Amino acid sequence: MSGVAPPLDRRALGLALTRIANIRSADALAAAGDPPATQARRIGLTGAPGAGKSTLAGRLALSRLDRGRLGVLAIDPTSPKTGGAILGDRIRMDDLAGSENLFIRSFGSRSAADGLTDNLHELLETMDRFGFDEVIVETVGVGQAEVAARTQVDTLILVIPPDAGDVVQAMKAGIMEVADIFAINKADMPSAAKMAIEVKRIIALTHRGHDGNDGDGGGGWVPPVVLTSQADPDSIVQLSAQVDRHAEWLRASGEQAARALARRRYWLRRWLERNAQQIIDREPAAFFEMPRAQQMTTLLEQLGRLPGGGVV
Ligand SMILES: Nc1nc2c(ncn2[C@@H]2O[C@H](COP(=O)(O)OP(=O)(O)OP(=O)(O)O)[C@@H](O)[C@H]2O)c(=O)[nH]1
Ligand SMILES: [Mg+2]
Repeated sequence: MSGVAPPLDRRALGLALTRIANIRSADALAAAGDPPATQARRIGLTGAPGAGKSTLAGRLALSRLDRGRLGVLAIDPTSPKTGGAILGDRIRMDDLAGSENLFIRSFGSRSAADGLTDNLHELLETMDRFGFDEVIVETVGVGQAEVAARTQVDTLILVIPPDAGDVVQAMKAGIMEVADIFAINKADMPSAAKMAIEVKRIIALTHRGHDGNDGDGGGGWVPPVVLTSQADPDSIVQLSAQVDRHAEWLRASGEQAARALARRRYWLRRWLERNAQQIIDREPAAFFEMPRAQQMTTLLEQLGRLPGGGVV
């Protein structure tokens, strides 16, 4: 792919990403055409604030530059507490810049009208259109952002700092079950080894019986646990190797196709929900006094009048 793509127009890409980051989700959906013919490999990095995601994303990107054109998108949380994080990310990540094949962009979710993660799909499709071979996406692993990130990436890495004791407890039920790879980060800290053991124990519990073709849909992939540290290049190589191993598994198991299909379902569902929401929000109080059946018929009629891809 990288051999065929025209030179990267950084300015045009930057403008396109800014535009999508700043429009309402309904408008982003309306502007979307058909999915690009080729798609970048998408690697997600998620985890609690301060887990070391940006640092790790940068190291991973550097170690994978030989794969072709590589992008890093960092989506920052809206929380005013982390107000400095956007600039922080940029400084740390820009240390790596200078490579022709590398494009790094950090976003503040604050700037979007209804949550930047809502437009993640369109941001990633833009990267596809600009001929990227791989894109690393950083999101903070909480709530809705997580759901969006999970659907959008091929391989999801959960970044866990060594001192995240309670976090692991809290995440047991949700995110831990959807992560493909666990990175116990800041492995230079003494508590990392203990955290790795704890995480492996949880994986053993949640993935019991997943080590064969048990037909459970996740069949055969037991998430590996990798100890990573900014100061240890070998640990980044190991993480990168697990990403490749997961890619191979996705292909061989048919899960790749299943995820691509899930992504398309998700897009269409979002399109429908957003349009329905806009129509419903516009209705006056009197509308809701009508019999329910009539409300539904009216709503469906209005949806039916939408041009393909359009928004009322
Ligand atoms: N000891 C140690 N500290 C690290 C390592 N990697 C990152 N840090 C530090 O951890 C802090 C947070 O790093 P970031 O990479 O900004 O973490 P993040 O998860 O992207 O943070 P947010 O985007 O704000 O959620 C910084 O002070 C880093 O210097 C590591 O391998 N070891
Ligand atoms: Mg960050």
